[in-house]
Amino acid sequence: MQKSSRIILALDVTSRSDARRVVEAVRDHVDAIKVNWPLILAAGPEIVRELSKVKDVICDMKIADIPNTNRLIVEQAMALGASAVICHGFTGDDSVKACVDAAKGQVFVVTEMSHPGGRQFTAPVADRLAALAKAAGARGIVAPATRPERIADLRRIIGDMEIISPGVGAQGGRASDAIRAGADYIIVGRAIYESPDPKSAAEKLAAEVKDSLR
Ligand code: O7M
Repeated sequence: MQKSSRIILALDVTSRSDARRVVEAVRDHVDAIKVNWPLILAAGPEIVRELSKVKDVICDMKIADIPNTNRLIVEQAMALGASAVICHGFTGDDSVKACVDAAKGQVFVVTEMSHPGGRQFTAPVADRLAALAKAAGARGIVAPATRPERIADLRRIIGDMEIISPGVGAQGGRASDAIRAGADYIIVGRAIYESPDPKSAAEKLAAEVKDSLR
């Protein structure tokens, strides 16, 4: 995955035509595309294959099952051309390890979630989830741009693994805060795809990221 704008587009649109329109507008300004259930259910799994020809695709199914089912899901996602997948860690180390094995390490594990409810159940165990991700050999973790101080805390646990960080824009987090706290990439959805001008929205975010790296 390239590390240029440090923006991962969360492409949570619900039609193939919207997906194509947004990707065409921002493809030079994002490093990867994250595809979640809304688009997969609306456009069919083949959308992953189509998008993977344009950019690295991270399949965000937030996989959370027993090891065998996790393995089967990851194998299907990788066969469609995904570069990486996202799983939950609360299912335990055997389930996460099954994802890591099936994706040859290309797994991001969700830790503390970015929305208010993320404080209820994920926040209290986020440090342990991060440690589990590290022990399982995952590529990185997902950590909240809405609470940049938590990105810094989790960075101390995982060392040089990657942090991808949602919650910028629509959820109130700031790109610069997340990057300064130690995120490698920000994940941005609505602030780009709901913008009347997705290209300039992505450009502005990329400029903010660049500034915060100075
Ligand atoms: O920028 P938004 O708020 O429109 O979209 C954020 C995206 O990040 C959306 O696809 C969410 O599913 C995802 N996300 C969160 O918002 N919070 C989390 O804690 C975790 C994720 C995520 O990407 O997990 C992998």
